[in-house]
Amino acid sequence: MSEKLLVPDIGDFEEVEVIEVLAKEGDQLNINDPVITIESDKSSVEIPSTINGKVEKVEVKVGDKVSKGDIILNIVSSGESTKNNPIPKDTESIIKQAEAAMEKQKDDIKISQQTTPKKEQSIIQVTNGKDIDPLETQDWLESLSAVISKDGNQRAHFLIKELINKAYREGANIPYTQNTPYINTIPPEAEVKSNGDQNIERRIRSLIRWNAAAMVVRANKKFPELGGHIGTFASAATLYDVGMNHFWRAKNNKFGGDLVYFQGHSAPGMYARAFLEGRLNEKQLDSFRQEVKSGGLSSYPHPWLMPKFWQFPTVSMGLGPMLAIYQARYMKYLINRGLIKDEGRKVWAFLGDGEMDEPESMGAIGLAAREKLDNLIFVINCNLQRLDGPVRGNGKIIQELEGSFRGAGWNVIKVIWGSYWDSLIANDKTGHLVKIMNETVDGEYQAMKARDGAYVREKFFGKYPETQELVSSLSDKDIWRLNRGGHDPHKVYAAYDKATKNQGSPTVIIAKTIKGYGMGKTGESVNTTHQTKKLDVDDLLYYRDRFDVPLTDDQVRNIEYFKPDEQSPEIKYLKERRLNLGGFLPERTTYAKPIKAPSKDIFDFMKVSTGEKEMSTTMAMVRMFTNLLRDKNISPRLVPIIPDEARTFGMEGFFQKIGIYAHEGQKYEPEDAAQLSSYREDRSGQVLEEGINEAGAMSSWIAAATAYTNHDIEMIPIYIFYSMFGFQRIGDLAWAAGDSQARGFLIGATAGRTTLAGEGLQHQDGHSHLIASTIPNCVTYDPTFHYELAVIFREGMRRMHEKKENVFYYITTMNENYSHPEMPKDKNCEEGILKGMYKIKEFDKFKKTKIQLLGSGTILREMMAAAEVLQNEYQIDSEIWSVTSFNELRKDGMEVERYNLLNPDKEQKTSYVEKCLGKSEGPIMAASDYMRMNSDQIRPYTNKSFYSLGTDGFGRSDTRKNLRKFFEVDKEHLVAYSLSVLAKEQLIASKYAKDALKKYNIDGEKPMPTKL
Ligand SMILES: Cc1ncc(C[n+]2csc(CCOP(=O)(O)OP(=O)(O)O)c2C)c(N)n1
Ligand SMILES: [Mg+2]
Repeated sequence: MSEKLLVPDIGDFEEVEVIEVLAKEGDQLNINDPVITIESDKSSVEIPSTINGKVEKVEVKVGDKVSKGDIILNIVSSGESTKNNPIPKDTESIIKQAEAAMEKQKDDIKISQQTTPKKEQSIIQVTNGKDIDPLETQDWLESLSAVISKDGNQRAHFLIKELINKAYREGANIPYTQNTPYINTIPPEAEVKSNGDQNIERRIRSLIRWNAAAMVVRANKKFPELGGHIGTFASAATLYDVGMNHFWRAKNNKFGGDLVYFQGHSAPGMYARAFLEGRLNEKQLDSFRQEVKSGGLSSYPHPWLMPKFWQFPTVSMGLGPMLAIYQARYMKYLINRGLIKDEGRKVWAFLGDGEMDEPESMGAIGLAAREKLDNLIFVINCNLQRLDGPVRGNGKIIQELEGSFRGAGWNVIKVIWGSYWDSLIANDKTGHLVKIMNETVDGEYQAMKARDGAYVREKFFGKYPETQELVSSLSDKDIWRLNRGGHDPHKVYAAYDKATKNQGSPTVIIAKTIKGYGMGKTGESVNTTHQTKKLDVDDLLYYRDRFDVPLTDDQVRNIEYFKPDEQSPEIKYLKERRLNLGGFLPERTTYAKPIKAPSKDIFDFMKVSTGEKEMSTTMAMVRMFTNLLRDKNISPRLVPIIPDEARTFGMEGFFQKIGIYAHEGQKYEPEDAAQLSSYREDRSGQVLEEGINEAGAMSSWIAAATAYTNHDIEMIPIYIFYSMFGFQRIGDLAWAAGDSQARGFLIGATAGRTTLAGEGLQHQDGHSHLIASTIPNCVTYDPTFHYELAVIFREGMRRMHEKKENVFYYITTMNENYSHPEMPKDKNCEEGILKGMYKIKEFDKFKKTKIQLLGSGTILREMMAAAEVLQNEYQIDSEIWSVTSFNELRKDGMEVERYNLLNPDKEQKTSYVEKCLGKSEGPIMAASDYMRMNSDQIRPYTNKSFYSLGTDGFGRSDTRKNLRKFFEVDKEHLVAYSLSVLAKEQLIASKYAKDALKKYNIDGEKPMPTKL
């Protein structure tokens, strides 16, 4: 049966140009095969077939203008068509998901019923002075106890919820509280016990503690300027050790490995463990923070500096939490797209309580809950201190965090009190102990641990007669021994166990510890703990005794490391635990297969002239992606990342074509379902649509750009953003990307201070290339024409994803429409594009006076227009150079200059800039849509007179023409400035310049744009 394939609903567009016809007569088409590509001035979109069958006749050709309902082709249908599908795909998937969810709910109920501890539970009554009828309260509480022991926690929780709902409906305004009492979330009877040997584990932990501290003290004894931290790891040692001994599985040939983000300042502890494991030796420990000689240990986790050890840079506070969330999300993305197996891997992130002040730390917790990231576990080490003093002296950081995380939908596990407290809490029949716990603020908790047992008895237990009585049989020493949860391996184990079994939400473990635990008078729980890096002999002897480290006094005086014999039970145990968990951690490896760069002809269509047709480089880039998506090898590895700007960049066609990643699929029919570019969310969608969240988008990009090491799969992330909201907004993450050895593309769209017209001061970017240039492994380009973009992009894929070079690309694209010429035939053109400059045009009719004109990005076109005026009206010849990257030229220049200075007796090398311009005639004038500093970068690498123009100053809204005039980079200014340059160089009379300035109404007295 012959059917007609029509142009579908293409939204508000009519008479849209056909730019590609992808099907021909006789082709066998399947549903969703692209048939034609249409392009408006805003975007280009493929139209897919909705019919299976053989093409009978194609009714359109390139250049035709089409609208909704026009015939594209006739097709002899093989019967199947999306139109005949009785259940729309979305509805079907909704039904399937609902069914699956119901099944899962049943399972969850079964699990929760099974896991309800059968042991009798006691309700802790929190004494409240406002209680007007304590007897009635007692009745209610007893009833609740009865429900818990008869029907379990779930039932009790249900009844409480119903009571609150009922009260709310009756008009009681009861605010829902996100907080629970200041006690452990897991009651002692529900704790899962570790099967480890606690004595050995304690001994190992003590050695790690000692060696970590010794490493810092030794380094600072040698060179006091080196610095380092003891207090952070001292407070977190148990949190790390329990993970290392029992939970964190390493990557090996059978398993992908858990990913652990270590808190930056606890790095000495990781080195100390690696020393016991035999992965680092004494010499290496002695080179802590001395990295200039090879083999040194980096101060903090830096994959760039220790590429086989550290996986994640975390020390800039707040980056770790955000990166970990997006890492967990990206892991799910890879699983849902079928690119990696679901092996139950987890992402763990260790964070400081002070670190949680960073907006980035909490900024993405909503996403983690929304995306149900049950592969994510945060461990927040609440030692109640940051660098200067208490984190929340007047409040309680643990309660504050609990509220925020629970409110966001996380599974919260508080680990506040150690096992020595269990019996006290169990005997707190009046609730006064919990009352004091709730009332005491962190400033007091901190002060108590800087004192002694007598102080705690007086200031804490002494508050009420009931609690005084509770500890009457305990000595001051016993009271001092009452430990905090984060230092108790049993409590930590139980929390980790519960966290790893949690389903459907991320977990945060909030653990209470003591900063500088065990450091005694010099560094335990005192405000200066964070910066304590020198311990005198008495402190060291105290530390040794505190943790029973088997060193003699002399050995302590010499600050010797301690490593038991390889055959000792400690070393055997430690290694065996790691062997059981698959290997050592942290360890950075990669087994990813390279992705072959696409064949050179894939972008051939970008090497021919666009003729009359005008388009922006942003549009050219979207066309290029569309083509890449047809490459079976590359297509699945592309990860387009967009922070709510797809329509700005003309990328909405991707929504339908490759789908937007949504872990729950699409539970609704989108408003624009009937349209070609409708908003399609899909569980296996490819686009990461991040919303208005550049930091999140960049975190996603980093996760994708390092998938080659974290998941052993090479991916090609392409993050497209408003260039102004790129490096300037997320600079610290971009720096971390460099450290992480990220590979991928950052596309700064709508770039250029004058090219993005209208928008204004906070949008117009005239410096992103300069910020990008500060990152050593960031390769940057500012192309003008579509063929330049194609050459650069393909080379980027080849270098990063085929050759596995640890660089990442920043390319600016613009929104100015113009026609693009064909690629020059010169065989060196491609090399020039990649090196940073090539000659694009020459005017040499008059052979009298010449000038070298360098232009970058859109300003190259102004330069070309100016050259024409100079030739036609002033008989001035010129050579015009397209500068695709001042940054890359500077890198080459620096290297050559350095070589020459270091090798004065050898043959001197020539910079690429000098190779291009050295023998050319006349002075050089360069301009870009960025600050003068951009083009100034190459000034030292040529021996000729050099003048720079650029867009220094705040942007402002206006037309493109007016903006270029204001910043003095329009054609007219370029002509006048060229004449002035030539006059200054005494190559022409100054009157020409003066006349031109007058002719173009250029006011010599106008203040510098930076002052306006
Ligand atoms: C973005 C950033 N700002 C400031 C610092 C400097 N700094 C290093 S550690 C620290 C305090 C950390 O306190 P906390 O997070 O509680 O960690 P703890 O050592 O107590 O475990 C500060 C302010 C930093 N590393 N990163
Ligand atoms: Mg802290």
